[in-house]
Amino acid sequence: MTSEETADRIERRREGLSHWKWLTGVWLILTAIIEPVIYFLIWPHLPPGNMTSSARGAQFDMMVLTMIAAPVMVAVLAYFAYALIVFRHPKGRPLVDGPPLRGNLRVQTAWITITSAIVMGAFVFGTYELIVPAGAGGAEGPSPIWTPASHTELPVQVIGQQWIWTYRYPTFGGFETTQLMLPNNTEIAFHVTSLDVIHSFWAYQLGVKADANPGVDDVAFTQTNQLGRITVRCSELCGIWHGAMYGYGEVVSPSAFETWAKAMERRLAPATRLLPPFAWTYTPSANGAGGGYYPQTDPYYDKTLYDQGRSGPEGNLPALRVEKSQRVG
Ligand SMILES: [Cu+2]
Repeated sequence: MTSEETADRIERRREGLSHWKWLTGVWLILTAIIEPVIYFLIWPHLPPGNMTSSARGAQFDMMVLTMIAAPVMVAVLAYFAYALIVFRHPKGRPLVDGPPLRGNLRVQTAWITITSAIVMGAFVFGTYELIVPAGAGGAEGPSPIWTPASHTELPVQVIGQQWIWTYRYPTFGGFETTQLMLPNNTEIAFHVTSLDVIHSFWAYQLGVKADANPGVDDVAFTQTNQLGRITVRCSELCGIWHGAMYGYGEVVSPSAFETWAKAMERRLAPATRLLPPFAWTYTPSANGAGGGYYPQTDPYYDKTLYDQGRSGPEGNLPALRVEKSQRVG
């Protein structure tokens, strides 16, 4: 190797180091700005909010993953901008290729180490978050691995069918409604099942998602800790009106819930008697008639009974409204 070649290599190396220092500096400054912004300003607004323990957990996970992803994104964008500005091909000068990266042990080692650390970190964190804190709002099947410490949970049965969600409250005589009402500051045990095909109960604001399988009692836990509206959607393609399979609900104060549930139990008693007795799963016939979940005496099939129900006391239920002053947090 001639001394000229050696001098050229040293010059190139010095130039490379200077680029590296600049880029690292820019990356560090941008990262130092964006990380606190995510932690303090963006975290409280990340989906799905913090209405329940599981929603809060999902929001925390989103924050951690965003904070891991942000420096990577900043590095890519900073390098992109730097390359556009600094490595521009000057007009009228011959086009020179940069030094090859291939065979550069330092770059290869750094690449493999950093990407492995990020992927393994995300894997360990994700696995821990999925299993350990509160079951993560996911369904755990008929015999849950994770169960809440509190033994005073409210069981709510979620029934999916083409194409509606209904809810039965076994501790209040097993009445059935289309509105998901929940008391605040309460451990809820959702028992999710289906009368026909596979659906998926997705209560967005609650951070709960549980498959609804026919013949299976799929249990998911969450603890409510904020008042507010709930939107429920079906999250498993279940037929032609899958997209229309949604409903609403509300987390209300425990006393408002108690009043509502007791009133419903009383007012719906004639309809509840027409339902099959409460069970963890049901075996309807294929078309719902002749011994299906809804017997032929069902008010939904009998127009007269149905109309009576609509104009009867059920039609005049006092609307449950959440007052702004009742909001927690
Ligand atoms: Cu569905």
